[in-house]
Amino acid sequence: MIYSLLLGLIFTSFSAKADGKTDTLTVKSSMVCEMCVETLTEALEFESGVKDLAFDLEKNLITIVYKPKKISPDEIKEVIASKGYWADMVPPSKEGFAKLHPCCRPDVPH
Ligand SMILES: [Cu+2]
Repeated sequence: MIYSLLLGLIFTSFSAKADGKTDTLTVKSSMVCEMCVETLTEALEFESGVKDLAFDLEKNLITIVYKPKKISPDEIKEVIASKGYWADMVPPSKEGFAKLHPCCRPDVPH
């Protein structure tokens, strides 16, 4: 009785792990300041399938841990671009870029 219960637990945790397979994507972007990081965090953290985020402002890299079953690298890049930022070769959307705070826009003199 106890033995079969244990087996059940092992099986459950194993299948949960298989289902939760994640990949890591690193995207080159165009962030300027901490506010850019905030904007992109807000945009990405509630996307279904996005599990973890890391930002490197100096190198302008965003690292995204995601579930490939729920979201694709292209979709992740679209979210970043829609906010007005470069995502590798995907150009920033004009609408997103226009909404950026002036301090987040590389074209506005600092
Ligand atoms: Cu900024």
